[in-house]
Parts: sequence; C-alpha cells; structure tokens
Amino acid sequence: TMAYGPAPESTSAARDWLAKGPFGLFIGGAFTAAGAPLETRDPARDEVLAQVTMAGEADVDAAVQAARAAQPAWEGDPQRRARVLYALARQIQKRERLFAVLEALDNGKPIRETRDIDVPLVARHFTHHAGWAALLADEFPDTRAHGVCGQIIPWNFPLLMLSWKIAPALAAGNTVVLKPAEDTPLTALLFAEICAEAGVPPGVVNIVTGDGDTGAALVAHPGIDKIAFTGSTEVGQVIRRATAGTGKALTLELGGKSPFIVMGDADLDAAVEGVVDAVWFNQGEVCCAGTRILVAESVADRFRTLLKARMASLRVGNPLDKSTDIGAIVNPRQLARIRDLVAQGVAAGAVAHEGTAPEGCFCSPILLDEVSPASPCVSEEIFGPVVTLQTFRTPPEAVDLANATRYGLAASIWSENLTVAMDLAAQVKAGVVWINATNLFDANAPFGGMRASGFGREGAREGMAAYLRKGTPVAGQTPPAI
Ligand code: TXE
Repeated sequence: TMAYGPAPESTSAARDWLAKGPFGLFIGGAFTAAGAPLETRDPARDEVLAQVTMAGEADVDAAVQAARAAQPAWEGDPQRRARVLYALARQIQKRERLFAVLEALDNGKPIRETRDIDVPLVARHFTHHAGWAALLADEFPDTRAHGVCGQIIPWNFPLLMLSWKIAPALAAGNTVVLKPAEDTPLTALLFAEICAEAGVPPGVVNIVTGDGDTGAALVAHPGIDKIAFTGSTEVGQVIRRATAGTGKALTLELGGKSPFIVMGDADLDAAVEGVVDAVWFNQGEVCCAGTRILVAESVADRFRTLLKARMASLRVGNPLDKSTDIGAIVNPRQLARIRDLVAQGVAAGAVAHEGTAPEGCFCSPILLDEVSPASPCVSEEIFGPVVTLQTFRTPPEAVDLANATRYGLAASIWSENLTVAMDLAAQVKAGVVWINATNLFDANAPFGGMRASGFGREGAREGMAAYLRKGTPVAGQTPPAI
C-alpha cells in the first residue's frame, strides 16, 4: 500500500486534460488521429495516465516534410519569431499550474519543483530567446539557420529540456521535429496545443512521441540538418556514429558523475544544503547532479554528522504533496538500476546510510560512505538520490579524484577562499563549475559538457551559435533601415 493519503493538490484540471486522450502526433500544426498505442504511466501511483502514439518511420517522415515546408518563411521573418517566442512564454505562464501538475504526474517529481523551478525556467527560456530572435541580425551577422532540427530529449526534465531545445532552434530560424522520452510525453503534447494559441505557424514545431526506434528514425532521416540530443552516453555514441559522414550538425548533452568538492575551510552548513540541492533535487535524476562528495579529511567527520542529520529530515513520497522533497523514481526499471548500483557499492565495502521511503517506485536518499574507488557506484552514473563520499588530504588529491571518471559535465566547489576555489575550478575537467553553489541554471549561462558528457552548449550566445551556421542571411533578416 502507498504510504500517503489523498492528494493535497487538486488534479482535476489535469484529469480533464488527460481525458482528451488517446493522443496523436502534432504534425503541420494539427494533431493526427491516435496511432499505435504507447502507454505513459504515473510512477507514484503505478497507474496509466494516457495513451499516446508510437510514431513510426512514415510519421517521422511526415513531420520532417512539414518542418521543411515551413522553414524558409520562418527563417525569413525574425521579428515574427520574436513575437511568437514571447507569446509562447506567456501561454506557458497562463497554463503554469496544468503544466506543473502534468509534469509531476508523468515523471514523479515533486510539484514544489515543477511549480517553482521547471515551469518558471521554461517561461524564462522562451522570453530570453525571443530577445535573441530580435537581435539576431546584429549579433550574428553572416549566419543562416541550419534548416530542420531533429531534437531528442530525456525524461528527467521533460518540459525544461523541450524549452532548451525548441527556444534557441526557433529563435535562429530553424523548424523542429522533437521527440520526447517515452516515459514522459505529456507536457510536450500540452506544449503542442499552446503552439497554435501562440501563433506558431503550422510545421514550425512538430512533436512525435515514441521510443528509441522513433528517435533512430529521426536521426536517420535525410531531411534533417541538425540533431540535438540529451540523454545517456550510450545512445549519444550511437547517434554520433549514425550521423558520421552525413553532414548533419550534432550536439550531445550526455551523462555525468559530477564531483562535489568540500575544502577544509568550507562553510559546512552551506555545503550540506548544497548536497541537498545537488543530489536530492529531482530524485537525483539530474545529469549534472553532484553525486560524488569529495571532502577534506580534516572536516570529514563533522561534515558526515551534519549531512546525516539533514538527510533524516528529507521527505520522500507523494509528488503532489507540497511538502515532498523527493518524489517517485521515473519507472521501476530505473529504480532497479539504482538499487543494483547501490548493492554493488555495498558489496565492494561501502557503508550505506539510508533515509526512509514509502513502498512502491520510491527511493530513499542514500549516502554511500567509505566507497572503494574501483566500485561502479563511484564511476557510473546512477541517476537516483544516491551520493558517494570520499576524502582527500591535499588539493591535488581532490583534483585527481574529481577527474577520475570518464565524464566531464559539471563540478561544485565549496571553500571560503576564492583563490583556492578558482584555482581548483581551472583544473577540474567539467563544462560547468559552480563555486559555493550547485545546479544553478539560467537561460543566459551556457550549459554542456566535455569528455563522455558530450559537446556543444545550450543557453546564452554559445547556445544560439549551436543553431546557426555560416552563410548569407536570407532576405528579411537585415533589420529595416532607421
Ligand atoms: O536514456 P536514453 P534512458 C541515463 C541514466 C539512465 C540511463 C538510461 O543513467 O539510467 O541513461 O535512461 C531516445 N536513437 N540518462 O534509457 O535511452 C529515447 O527514446 C535515437 C542520463 O531513458 O538515452 C529518449 O527520448 N534516440 C540522461 C532519449 O533518447 C534514442 C538523461 C534518452 O533516452 C535511441 C536520461 C536511439 N538509438 C538518461 N535510443 C542525462 N544525462 O541527461 C533511445 N533514444
């Protein structure tokens, strides 16, 4: 039985919306009839939320054709793009509650986070990129859009990753075919609905739901000019091989195993709160999660004591309860993967400290102490609320440990001495380094990795550049003479 009572947050609007299913695909500005069924579930309650469509090759082809047809006119009118992107931001704000509830239901993440973090960041991302559309000719002279972008996103931040993909692509004058993850297609379908309300011309945004085969069909389609992918390193490797030699542009945002470095002079209370935000945010299903605590031996015992006390206060449970800190894991397969990596760590000598969690698809916060450096729990991405702890004596030792994985997405460094922190930051192999902070995202800060974490940046000027290529701007892109 579920260890939670009636949902304190009303879900009636979301239930009404779900009742519109089964859902088709969004192609050329309209929904198709529902096709081959694909089920999406609420992991917290273990029940079916809706049937969506499993898009096949012919569907992907129809979406790409629609995107191709719409692309030239879209690229030719940057001021229209700015207006449409602003309108999308406003429509998202108008429907913020429905978006937040649907996202919590489909992914299992807490409503407190979808409401206060995901949805506001999404609106901000569209507003920010409306500005880029208006400024494009001045800021990026001698550039063109790629054309049609195929975009494939994961289930951990369904709507936020959609905005990171669609907003810059549209601002630059591309049209898109986006495939949400099979576990979490719902907010992308709601987004498709608001496209019409915001004046997105038919074919500029196309949403094809489906699984990895649908994604592979999109990657293989000759009508695609650029692929943008966020997901596992393994699939990233498959996509890079599949696009090699095709001339398709590619950006990959892949896995991570980010270090969380606590120096001897750090503010330990702040660093403990940092761990909460680093790895107990979004159930730890965060590519840049600070999953490896590296703490100076001199303060390690004090840090452990503070951390365990804080862990005990985290509430795991009903995603729709506003006081929930950690919601449900996205699906039972992911929970099994988390459990397996934890078990491997314990078998290799780690000491596990666990909080409590209800039965079902939930995982308590877990601290794996005294981990063997050879154990996969220290080198593999777990993608759950699990953090390992290792100690170091000197800053060079901290750097060696920090760089001892194949990844290079993010790092977080805690020290009251900014000279020390900046010096370490330069030596850690990571695309993003936060100092006395963690998991901060902004539309105006470039995000992305190195090494097995991928390449390319999302956000800011670099993120815009990723959706542009050298070329003579199409007519109309030159700003009117004043
Ligand atoms: O990811 P996939 P999964 C990690 C995390 C997790 C593991 C597996 O450790 O436990 O990956 O998760 C689409 N061609 N991350 O299986 O498969 C797929 O349909 C084209 C980290 O969910 O990478 C989905 O839309 N597309 C990560 C998207 O790729 C394909 C976020 C991501 O799914 C495809 C997610 C193919 N051959 C998981 N196969 C992060 N770091 O952000 C699958 N897809």
